[in-house]
Amino acid sequence: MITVLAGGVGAAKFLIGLLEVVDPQEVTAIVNVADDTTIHGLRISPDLDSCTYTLAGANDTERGWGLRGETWLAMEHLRRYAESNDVTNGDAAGWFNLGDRDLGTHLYRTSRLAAGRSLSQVSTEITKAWGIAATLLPASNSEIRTKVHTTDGRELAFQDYFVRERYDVEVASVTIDGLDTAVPAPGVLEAIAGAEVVLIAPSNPIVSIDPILAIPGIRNAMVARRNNVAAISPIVGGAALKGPADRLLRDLGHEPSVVGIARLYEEVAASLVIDIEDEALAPDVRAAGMNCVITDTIMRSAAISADLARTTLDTAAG
Ligand code: FO1
Repeated sequence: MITVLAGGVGAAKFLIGLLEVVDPQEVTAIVNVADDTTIHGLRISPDLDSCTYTLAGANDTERGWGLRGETWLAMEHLRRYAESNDVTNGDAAGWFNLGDRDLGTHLYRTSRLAAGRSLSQVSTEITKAWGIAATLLPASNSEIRTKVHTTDGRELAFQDYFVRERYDVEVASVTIDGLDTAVPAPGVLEAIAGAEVVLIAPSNPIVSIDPILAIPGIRNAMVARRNNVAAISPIVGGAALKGPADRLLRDLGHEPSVVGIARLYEEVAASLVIDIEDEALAPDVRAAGMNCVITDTIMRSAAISADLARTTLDTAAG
């Protein structure tokens, strides 16, 4: 079995590459749930949905989230009401875009959770409906939520930070609510301990990977099998390919580079895969305590994603 720690946008392309080179039934993705939120009373699990839609081959690669060929009629209708009544705050203002088919996912998940099913059970029902052979596990069924604390004194829920504020804020700290009572979802610790290799996808280390590692038991499970863990840097040439990773690293006092990534992952992963552009920093990555493999990590095509998956698997196998 191959286990992958996956967050949002960065993980999707890598998962496509991985499924090109291994049997999907061999793959278990442990997915961040701290981005989850409730909007219009609907339970939204963005990273689970990004991974689900990607593994189903139905994701919109341009937008980076949601479904390809999506329509937005419900949102247009919602916005007409809001505009007619000058509603510019709250969910009714329509700042969080829910596609018409995507809404079906949120309606189903919300109803099944209300009927007493766990997030794991609902995720299995959803991946089954998509005919997905890989296993998708929420990192936890407990309610954990990332909170972003800005330097001007505000506490933002993650989606308010990422979507409403377009992460255009200076961040003082990031905390995760609910960790004190959180436990790994069923199968998560087994998927980490029992896998031949564990991969850390090129997701945001602060808001996608750390909220997985922070769940009691998970970091220790990774440390215990560190030798066969390989991570892919989400930072290339000091910048994130997409999203706020470099800004967050800088705001939080980490070096926004592959060396900064190595310092964050050294405890849980033996190897870091970095892009050719960062070749000169390989000695510094090694000095931070990680093996360092250099390859093309910019997934412009499925073929590059597949090559990256092969390289990462070989690196983790040791
Ligand atoms: N991202 C946006 O930038 N704008 C949106 O309006 C938006 C809506 C949305 C709805 C459902 C969903 O599953 C994801 C959505 N995302 C949107 C992406 C989401 O904020 C990110 O995928 C993660 O939370 C970050 O990894």
